[in-house]
Amino acid sequence: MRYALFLLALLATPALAQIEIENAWTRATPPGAETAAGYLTIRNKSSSPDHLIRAASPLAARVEMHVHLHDGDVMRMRQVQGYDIPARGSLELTPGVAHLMFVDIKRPFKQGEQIPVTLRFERAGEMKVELRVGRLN
Ligand SMILES: [Cu+2]
Repeated sequence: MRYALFLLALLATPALAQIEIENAWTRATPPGAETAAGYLTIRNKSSSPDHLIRAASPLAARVEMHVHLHDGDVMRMRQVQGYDIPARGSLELTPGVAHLMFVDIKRPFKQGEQIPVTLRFERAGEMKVELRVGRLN
């Protein structure tokens, strides 16, 4: 009986612990801006790969997943349907590589505040993170 309870407790442990978010940040937005880019590192401690399938924030109409492409001297961004996070590895969304794109933000992001974002992973499920707002540059 005690063993069965222990097993239940193990099964009930959320898979979320398998994913860790680090260094989540964005920038303050200038007046009138409609978009903002968010950056973070997603660390997967699990032995299975995972996939970020959706992102959302109450402060934006939608949050898209973008990657950067170098087109000659021009840097363009392209929307992707998700990000792969390798088993026992990490994915870094950093300037010039990839970002979460906040589209139609509902108000400016102010330096020092936290922007709530909900991430949905294929395996680990839903996870809430906060992006710290750095200065406008
Ligand atoms: Cu973008």
